[in-house]
Amino acid sequence: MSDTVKAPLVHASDEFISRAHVDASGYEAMYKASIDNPEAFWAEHGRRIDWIKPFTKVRNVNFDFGQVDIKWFEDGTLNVSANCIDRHLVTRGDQTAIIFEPDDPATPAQHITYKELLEQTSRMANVLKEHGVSKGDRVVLYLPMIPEAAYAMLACARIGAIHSIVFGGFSPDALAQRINDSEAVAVITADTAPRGGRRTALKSNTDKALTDCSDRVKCFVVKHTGDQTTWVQGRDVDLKAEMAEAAPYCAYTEVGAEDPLFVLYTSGSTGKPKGVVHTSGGYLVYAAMTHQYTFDYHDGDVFWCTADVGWVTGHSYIIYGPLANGATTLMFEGVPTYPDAGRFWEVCAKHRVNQFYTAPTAIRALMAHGPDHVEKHDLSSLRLLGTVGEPINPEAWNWYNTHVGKGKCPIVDTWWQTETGGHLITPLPGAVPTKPGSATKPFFGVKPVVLEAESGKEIESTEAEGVLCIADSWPGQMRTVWGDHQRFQETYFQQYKGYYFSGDGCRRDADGYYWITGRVDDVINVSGHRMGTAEVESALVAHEVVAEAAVVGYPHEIKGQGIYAYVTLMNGVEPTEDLRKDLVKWVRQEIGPIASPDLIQWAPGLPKTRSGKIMRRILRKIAENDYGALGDTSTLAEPAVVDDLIENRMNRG
Ligand code: 6R9
Repeated sequence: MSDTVKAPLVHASDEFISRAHVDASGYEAMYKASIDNPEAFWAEHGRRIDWIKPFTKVRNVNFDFGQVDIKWFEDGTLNVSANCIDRHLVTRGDQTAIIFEPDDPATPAQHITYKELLEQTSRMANVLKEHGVSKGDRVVLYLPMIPEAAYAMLACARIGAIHSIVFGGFSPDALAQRINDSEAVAVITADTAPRGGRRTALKSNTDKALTDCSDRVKCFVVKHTGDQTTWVQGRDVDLKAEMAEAAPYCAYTEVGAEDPLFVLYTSGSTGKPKGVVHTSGGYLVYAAMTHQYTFDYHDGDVFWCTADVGWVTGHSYIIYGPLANGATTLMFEGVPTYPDAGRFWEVCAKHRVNQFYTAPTAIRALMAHGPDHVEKHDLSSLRLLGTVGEPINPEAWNWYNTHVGKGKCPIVDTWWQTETGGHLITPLPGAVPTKPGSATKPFFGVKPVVLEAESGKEIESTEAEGVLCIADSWPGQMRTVWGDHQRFQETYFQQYKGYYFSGDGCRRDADGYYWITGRVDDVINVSGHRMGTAEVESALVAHEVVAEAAVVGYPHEIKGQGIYAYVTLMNGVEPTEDLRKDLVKWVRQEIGPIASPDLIQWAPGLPKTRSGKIMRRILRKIAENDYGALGDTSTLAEPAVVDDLIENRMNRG
């Protein structure tokens, strides 16, 4: 066990504990109740949202491979947008629902009240309806972090349409792939997206994507910056102009608890992204409940999650969780380092933020600019800090705790996934003392187990190390892969029978605390973004001069993991610096900037077994500069290729 596992417990202050939703014994009691009698527990907590027709059945779950079926609150009906807006109007119609902080600090922030949120969402819903979008239709959102992104999500939910958000950093090809896989009837985009003073041409990317899609796909355009774009008559709709003409109220559509709310594509260990399907009732209950307990959210708090709505974190903790709880949620269009590395803290001070939730990669990037940027802002409103996306290293944790939290804010390290809808392992602040680098204990209703990787046997002892699985369902769990239930079962339920397989490894220490050790599959985590190595490989081999490619992760100071690509060129092609740059550019075009290889090593050959399987374990070790520990190389077909790769490895340290 490493030293971090023996780390001392960090307790919240008495002041924090005195107003927290649960204390240590409260957590123990509620957790026990949730495991002993999940039916009763979730029947009670399922009522935290408003149902049109209340559910009578709580759970109906089968984790058996071949028959996987997950349903929660299945006979209840509701509307998610009504839960996030309408039901708050009586008590907090004039309260700010969304604070919008634009990319340029000189542009004034907007405060959108719940009343205004209803009006804008309704207007957008009415425009979508007028253009024929109806219940069950898929609508792809490719938008900047602007209030219209929230309106669009809630407008879809209002009419029972299913949104699928594609992060603005994805390429036209990646966008087209998602529009086609989800068979979307429409895309909602904007002219351009300002970020860090630069602009991404979303509309022109969408134009390119739509050349590969059905002619019937409508394109709704938010004129956000006013930048010039091309316009396709009959296909493109000026969304803001039509919203101004539309009726200011739209009645909400009744949907079943198990009707899909959204599809969100995520990387897996194979090349093609999976459309993760979340449904309406269970997801909303779980997003709202985790938002309240994990962040110790209280009425009147200003909550800021810095993620983009293109990721699941933005879905659950910018939009659905906070708005279902009637919170004030902050939406930030910009980046942490623009105009300078103090922007996050300036925004916290300006809007008196109470809970701040970000990724370790952002903390590391800001840490590199020194503490002065933090010290000059008044952070006295902060009560709690959170992290998500990857394990947090002790240096980053200490910096966050000391300089941002001033030693008085509990730090919640929340482990979860696109597939899980909300936090699964996380401290409840005030109730569960933290240990820097540990996601600590399970949330209510979550039964983590540690299995031996090879045998799949559950390790019963408290101290354990292996693969992390979950033994039973929770309401926020994904229900299927869009259009491919078989793939859903194969990915998550085949390898370890009877369990949900997370794809992560973990350790459990003597106190029962969980420490996530990273992915055990071919997924890497770059700046908190999931990237299937197979996706990058297929982009590389799609280039005409590339014969073969293998991609692995390697430790990167800021990003957590960087992308290391081994590339074999076609016979006779000369490896040059220009070609290296071309290949990086090519991958950016194929997938998007987040997939840019950090290092490309020319590989005259790749280490393969005699049956032709690439030995990634060896490539990982070389990329990590750990070439003394290559392990068993006896099955290599041509051992000499390894010597060449070691000789020419890129990150000589
Ligand atoms: C929410 C989100 C999921 C993967 C997950 C794991 C890693 C997320 C973490 C963490 C250690 C944490 N991960 N949170 N690892 N500690 N607190 O990030 O979803 O994009 O689907 O990524 O991210 O490897 O399996 P997603």
